[in-house]
Amino acid sequence: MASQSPTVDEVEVLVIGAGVTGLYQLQKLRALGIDAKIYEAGGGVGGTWYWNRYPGCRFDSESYTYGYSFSEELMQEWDWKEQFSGQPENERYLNFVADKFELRPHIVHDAKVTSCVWDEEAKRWNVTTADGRRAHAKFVVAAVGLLSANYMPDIPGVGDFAGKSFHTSRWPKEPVDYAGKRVGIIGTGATAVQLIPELAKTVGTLTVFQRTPNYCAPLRNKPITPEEQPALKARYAEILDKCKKSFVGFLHEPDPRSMFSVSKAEREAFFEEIWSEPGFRKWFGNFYDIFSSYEANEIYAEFVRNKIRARVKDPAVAERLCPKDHPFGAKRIPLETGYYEVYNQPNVRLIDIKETPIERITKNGVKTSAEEFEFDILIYATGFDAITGELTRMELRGEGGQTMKEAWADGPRTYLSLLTAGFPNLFVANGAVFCNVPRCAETAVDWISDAIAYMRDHGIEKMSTTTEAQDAWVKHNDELASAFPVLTDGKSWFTGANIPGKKRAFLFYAGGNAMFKQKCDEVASKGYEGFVLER
Ligand code: NA7
Repeated sequence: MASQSPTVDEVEVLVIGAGVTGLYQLQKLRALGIDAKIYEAGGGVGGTWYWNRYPGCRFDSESYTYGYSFSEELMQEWDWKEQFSGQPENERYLNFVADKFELRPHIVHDAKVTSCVWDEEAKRWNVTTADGRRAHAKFVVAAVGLLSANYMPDIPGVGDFAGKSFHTSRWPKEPVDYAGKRVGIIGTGATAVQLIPELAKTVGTLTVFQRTPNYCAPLRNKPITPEEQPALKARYAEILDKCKKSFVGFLHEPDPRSMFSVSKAEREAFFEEIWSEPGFRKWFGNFYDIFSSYEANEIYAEFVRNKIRARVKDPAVAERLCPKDHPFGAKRIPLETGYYEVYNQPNVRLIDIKETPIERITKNGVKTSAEEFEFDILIYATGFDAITGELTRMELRGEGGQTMKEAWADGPRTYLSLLTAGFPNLFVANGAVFCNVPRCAETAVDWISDAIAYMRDHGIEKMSTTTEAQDAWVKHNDELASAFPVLTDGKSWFTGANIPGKKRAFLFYAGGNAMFKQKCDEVASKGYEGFVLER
């Protein structure tokens, strides 16, 4: 019997991931006449918006600042139905994009890339998927997302639970019937804060295991009516221009005043004003020194704690929900709808696992130092090995057989946040800039695509960078990050501190959206300064 040989795709550019970044990468390369294909682990397009289908999952970015900006036609055709759009609609949007730009024939699904190995002689990447599919690609673009390698906690007995159990980023596609059920959830980050109010509507009982409370702020979502659509669409140029100039790629800019330059009454009035608005203004539109002064930060943190205290009836529960061990914004601020009121329900319990630690997961539920809990469903909302996890978990080998795990042992080392020394022709388009993801991802994709087109047009086979250029970039980033100690010292996924054993380093480019674009443009205009181009 003839054995079936595995499929080998000969392709100019292999893009890993069909999420927000990967879809645009494919579209842009194809528009430039460059042969490209996506390998995508999921059964559909969408990346983050494919995998995270837990109830309540939605943007914390205003929808119209999150959608693609590369096609005016697309922006005019698509109606965002809510200010902060939910996962089902976001997944529909990305499917709409895949269809509109005829991307589907170039996407291979259920193709989880497990290894990428550089062949120096052929100057090609050998890519392999979990099911044995292979590609030979001149270039690889890793569009693997910031938050895709999920993290399961190292708690004894994980896997012993006999009921239904899943990580939030692997929420089943078929509806989960939690109505009337005994549900436990571990974690109280941005994901849990979106999910918990949805669960609380119908569960029998809900037990929330909290290790660290967060400063959660009201999202204030509302529909965008059909009547409002034309006015919104007419403002796209202005909206995108604002995002372009904004440090974080949102509509919000820090207030240029120091908190200490205004009176107490003025300060309080400003806090109330930003608190009453939708989205992230309460964080990114605040006095600039909440990011740099711990004293300023603490004043605002206490304002937020008082907002929590006002919403939770039991004062002891309210205090457990008030963060006191980290500044406001040191961890990602979850935006919420009805989160704190959930703790006023008689069927909801908050377990502080710093007081009574989880000892193990059992067949029936969770055992803490104080109690045993029985559940029908146990949910892990325990986050991600962010930014670097997806690339350090796979076998990614560059020149001399070095792995990315080794190269990034002390945190991500790149030049321009795009390419790592020793890994030629491999671009990281993760959008790893502290920024509204699509805004910076578009910059990265445009730069990568132009670089590949430049190499094609100039007969260049290989693009790499030097350790000197990389070291200078890392130093530049460290200097930038030092201006925001509140953000960069925190024990959050921003710094890798949420993963036991992961080296602490600020994982984002800290220059912001506009500076990232400026640096990318500068380097390209100087003939790809800092890169080595070989024929
Ligand atoms: P996060 O924000 O990393 O939250 C993870 C949560 O899980 C957080 O409350 C953690 O507590 C908790 N956690 C992690 N490990 C454990 C163990 N071992 N025991 C108990 N609790 C644990 O992830 P999310 O998915 O909520 O959000 C990720 C991003 O997705 C978010 O920022 C948005 O950008 C979208 P901890 O705070 O570490 O004490």
